Amino acid sequence: VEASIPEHQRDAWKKFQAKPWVSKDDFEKEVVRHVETTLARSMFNCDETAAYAAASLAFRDRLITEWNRTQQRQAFADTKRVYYLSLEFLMGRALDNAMLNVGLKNVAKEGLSELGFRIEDIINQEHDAALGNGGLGRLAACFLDSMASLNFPAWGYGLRYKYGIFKQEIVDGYQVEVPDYWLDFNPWEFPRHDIVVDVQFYGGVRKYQDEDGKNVAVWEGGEIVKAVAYDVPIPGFNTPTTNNMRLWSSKAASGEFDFQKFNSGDYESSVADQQRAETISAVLYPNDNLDRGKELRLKQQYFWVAASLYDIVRRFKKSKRAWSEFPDQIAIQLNDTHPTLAIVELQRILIDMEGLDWDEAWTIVTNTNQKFGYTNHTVLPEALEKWSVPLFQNLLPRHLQIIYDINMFFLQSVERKFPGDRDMLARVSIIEESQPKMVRMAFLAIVGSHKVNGVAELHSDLIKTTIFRDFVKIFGPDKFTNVTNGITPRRWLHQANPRLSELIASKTGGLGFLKDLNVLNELEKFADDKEFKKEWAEIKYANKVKLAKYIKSTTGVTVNPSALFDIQVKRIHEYKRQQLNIFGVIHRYLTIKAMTAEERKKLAPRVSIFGGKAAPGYWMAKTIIHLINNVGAVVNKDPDVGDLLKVIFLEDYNVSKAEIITPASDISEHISTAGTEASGTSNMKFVLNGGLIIGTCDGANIEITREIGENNIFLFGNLAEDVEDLRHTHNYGSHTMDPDLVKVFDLIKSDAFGDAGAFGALTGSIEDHGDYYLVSDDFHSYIETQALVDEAYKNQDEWITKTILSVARMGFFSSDRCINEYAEMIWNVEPLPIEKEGGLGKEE
Ligand code: Z15
Repeated sequence: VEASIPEHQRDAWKKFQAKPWVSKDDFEKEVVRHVETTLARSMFNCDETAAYAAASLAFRDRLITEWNRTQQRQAFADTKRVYYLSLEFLMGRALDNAMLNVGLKNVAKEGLSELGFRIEDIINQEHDAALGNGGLGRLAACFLDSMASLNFPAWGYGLRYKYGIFKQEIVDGYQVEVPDYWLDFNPWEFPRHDIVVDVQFYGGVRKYQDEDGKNVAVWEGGEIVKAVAYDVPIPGFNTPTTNNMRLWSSKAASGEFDFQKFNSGDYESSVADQQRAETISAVLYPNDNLDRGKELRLKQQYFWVAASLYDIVRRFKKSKRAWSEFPDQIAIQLNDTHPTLAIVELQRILIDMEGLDWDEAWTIVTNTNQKFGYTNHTVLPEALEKWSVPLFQNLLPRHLQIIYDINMFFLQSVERKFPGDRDMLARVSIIEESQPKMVRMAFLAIVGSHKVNGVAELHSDLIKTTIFRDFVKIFGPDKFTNVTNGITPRRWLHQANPRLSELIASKTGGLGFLKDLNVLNELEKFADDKEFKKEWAEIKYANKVKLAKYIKSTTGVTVNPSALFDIQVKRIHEYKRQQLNIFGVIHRYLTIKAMTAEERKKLAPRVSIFGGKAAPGYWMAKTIIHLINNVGAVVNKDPDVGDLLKVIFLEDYNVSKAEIITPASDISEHISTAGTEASGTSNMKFVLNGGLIIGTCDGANIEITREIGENNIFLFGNLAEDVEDLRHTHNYGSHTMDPDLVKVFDLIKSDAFGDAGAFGALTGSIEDHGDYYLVSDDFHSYIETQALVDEAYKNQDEWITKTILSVARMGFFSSDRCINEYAEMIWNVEPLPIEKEGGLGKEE
């Protein structure tokens, strides 16, 4: 059906089209209107929740107007688009971000104040959109911000989980998971009940030859689930471009429930079908860097991929172009292997639905003129996705056939290149010949993509020399590249640290640095400026006071804002080595206890702050959380130690809490076993906010060092190239342990932090079971380097200079740089220039 308004009537439309509001009065008018009509309340029952709702709706209206215009502009230009497929988008809160990106936060602040509210209280009403686990999901969120800010025609595609990552509660020192139902009131999404895609599962494949002798495959039977689109506007910073994130929600194909069953009295099963369908998008899998191979997860992946590709193909077909032009119009980035089925699904659409023959279709799918790009985020074997063939066969029978065909053609080409090398064939086969057989998703992603990238230099080198070695030989080195991760300075500087942003703006000529982060370089000339340093230090102190208040209100523990704040916040994982940190804390505790009063006076007081979630089934990670909390319980109430050491575990670390925590660090810890952390991105956030780093030579730490200078970072520990050999020196059962670590273990074993039995598995993994993550090997170096941190912190003047120089040199780590690299090297897309930048607040 043609839904477009006829030419004659369009003038009326234009006359009444919504104009985005800009003034304080108009904002207030909108807020009051939403309170009194949309929310059906009044000034007599408008609490902060209602004020949040109304303020959000006022901004949403603005965003959606720009969203509409952006979509029209992009459709009209009909240039190449980017589709970013990610199972996770860790967005955090939207209101503060929307206000800042459209440049109207001050307007809103005054407006809300006149209406009787403090803007911070209103912002704090919002529930985080926590549709992700950690780094990978947050990276996707930063990328959306950058793509919109740089005016790229780009869409994000994901799943609309009803439950995001669980909320973490700490009860008696243990992690307890609570469901995160976040959709009670979500003004930031637009349900598109008219955009619905049928997705098929199970069933079987019938093959036959048609009249022309062509082989035809029909996937039939099984069940259908509906995918309903929900759109979330993504505003760029200081630009009218407002892109789209489309999230799919699952729904039973029969609508509400099966009426036939219902009418025949079979109430239970009529509802069961509906619930089974809705289960698909019900909950985010809470594992970070771990693949568990569950059927429902594969269902989620196919559901999301099938709906997204259908949508992408539908949009392409509207342009009435030939299939051969598909690769010129579309770039699809696969965020990890989770959306790898997109490659298979596109091939299926082309051969089964559009009637192209295999070669013609496969040329389009794998066209070197840009189509799929695959980003690898880890080398950890337990995180590499594999699906059992029987499970695949049952759920997606046609896709399994296509995978076998892709594999056959691929192995034939390998055989031609390396005749007779049977080991090579076995090593690179997409199908692992195990019991049961497994589909290796990373290999499928490599074969179907034109570029594969790692996320930091060391990581990109490692994948080429380890897990993907053979593929470099097969496809040549040019297929493999690096795009070092980045973070958006809008959220991670301007929004999280407004005072620092303001100070920088005052010295660099406005907010331009937020769009060109290399402008930060201009701060170098203030590194020895007394007045500037004073202001700089005051801001850090104020941020620490704010965190201290938050710590007091959530944990009851009083911490001294003048102490050195040492922070490690990230998912809890053995490879990230929070255990190394807490053992170091225990070592410090022992050291303090053994000090004389005179010695104690010379020591810089420290607050060790931890935060992060453990995957619910990851017992070792939960044990680490337990130990941290128990150490805190003992140390924090030891009067003999007082302010010299406090140990805090912050509950439920998430994006909005990161916005309070990150600006308050003096030192943050990025201490993974060398070669295990692909990049890390919080390392970038902390340095950008004027904190220094203690870290290993791993992931992006190495490039951060290159940029800011090795005098401004505390590096320690063994190097990636030595890790393998070191592991071989660990004799199971008689590992030569670091003597200081032995003392720490002895204290734990004396029940000093509660029943030592609870920590046996943790200490045992190091003493008796091979110390896979080299905790003992790196312990001495870690302790020594922490002592250097203590020394350096005593000289506040030099310390501040180091932090200023570091911030000045962080320009490289903007996700804008990152997106520009993807656009040029991988996507081959250009931004869509904006002719007139009207309608924006543009606040300084
Ligand atoms: C995840 O958060 C990351 C990698 C993964 O394979 C999965 Cl499943 C989740 C992280 C990396 O651990 C981290 O080093 C990196 O900075 C981040 O992805 C973004 O690339």
